[in-house]
Amino acid sequence: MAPALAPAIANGYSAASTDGGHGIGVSASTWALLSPGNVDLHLLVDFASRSLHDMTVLGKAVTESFYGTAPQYSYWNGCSTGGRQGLMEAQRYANDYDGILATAPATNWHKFVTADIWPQVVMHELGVYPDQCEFNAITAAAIEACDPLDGVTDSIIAATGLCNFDPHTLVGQPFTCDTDGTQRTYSSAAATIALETWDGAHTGNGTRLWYGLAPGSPLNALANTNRTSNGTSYGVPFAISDEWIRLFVVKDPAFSTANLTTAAFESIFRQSVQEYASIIGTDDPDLSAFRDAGGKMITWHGLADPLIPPNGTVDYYNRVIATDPQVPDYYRMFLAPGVGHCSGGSGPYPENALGALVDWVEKGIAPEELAATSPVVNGTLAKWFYLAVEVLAARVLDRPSDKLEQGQVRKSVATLLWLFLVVRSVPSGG
Ligand SMILES: [Ca+2]
Repeated sequence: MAPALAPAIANGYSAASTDGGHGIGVSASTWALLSPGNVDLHLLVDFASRSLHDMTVLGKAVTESFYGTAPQYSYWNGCSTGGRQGLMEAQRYANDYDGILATAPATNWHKFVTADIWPQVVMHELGVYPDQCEFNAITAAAIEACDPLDGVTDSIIAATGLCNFDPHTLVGQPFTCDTDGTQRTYSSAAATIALETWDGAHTGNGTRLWYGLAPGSPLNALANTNRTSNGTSYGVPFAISDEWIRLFVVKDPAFSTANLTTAAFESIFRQSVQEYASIIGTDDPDLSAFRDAGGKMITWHGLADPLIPPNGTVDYYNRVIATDPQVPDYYRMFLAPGVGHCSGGSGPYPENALGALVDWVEKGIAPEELAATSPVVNGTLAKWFYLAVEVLAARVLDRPSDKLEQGQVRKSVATLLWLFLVVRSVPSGG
């Protein structure tokens, strides 16, 4: 039994999981290629979609066989790739589930996984690989600068869209390296890399290809670096992006993603979109079949996610809304300020989103907000706080410097006003 199933079983559910046709925790290098240049597309389809439906059919059959009656309700609960898979179920197998909780979904896979390599491209172009403690200091400075923009000073940037902090203003100033305690000086290169990580991947002429991370998110996953024993610094690409580009796009296990120029990256990004959008993009905005089947779906995404840009999820939700203004009747999206990838971070964590989904499916109670519990912040009990949804909706959207689809995003704000997460945290210990 997969350990992840334990909570569901403890709560009385009949539960199933799938390894997607491949061993869990096994590198894609063991199955991605039939031979150099030839991706095993059948195995990729297993992972992307087919195994999910197969698991569902088998799981329901086994449940009925054991209990002698078919399940009354069926739910999907997944985060990251599990979130993407939940969306795949809604998009492709609309009758499988009554309720889907698709958290921090790795949807837009063909774009974001490729674009996550962008900070490494920037570092290669600059020829500079700053130590992680400099990025940590820049993140702390960004939080200090943008935390109050949401009206509550709590070390959390909820108004990520209003955060125009430019780390170049730090250049030349001293900071203490949090890994070795040494006094150092902010560099222009680190400032540029941080800003590019927030702004997102773009072409050589400045056309943006995908979203970046929100300021205040940890930079150590995508802009990771290390040093050799003789002190030479080098980039450490995010492993999933590295594998995706190497094995599935370039189709050469020996390819190095450490030396990508902007032009080479642009070409790889385009190829990833061309070859894989329909297989694993999972970004089809037409959920009408899921709607007609009576399904309900909730997505929440942490705004301090260091791996999957939350604006990609906002982008998808906006596209869904554009296809059907009645979407809030069956699919609602929430954003969780300060929360990392699926969990973690300093923000209030919406720990019972599944309960909200069950209430929606079984009692018809549509979630107006997700209750969230806050960790202790700055040694004091977290404050209760409430952001007017109008303010939050206006502020979490893309950074004002963004050109891409800014008009479209703004236009849909009115529709989204009441959908965004209303964070009402519970004081710790209270
Ligand atoms: Ca704040």
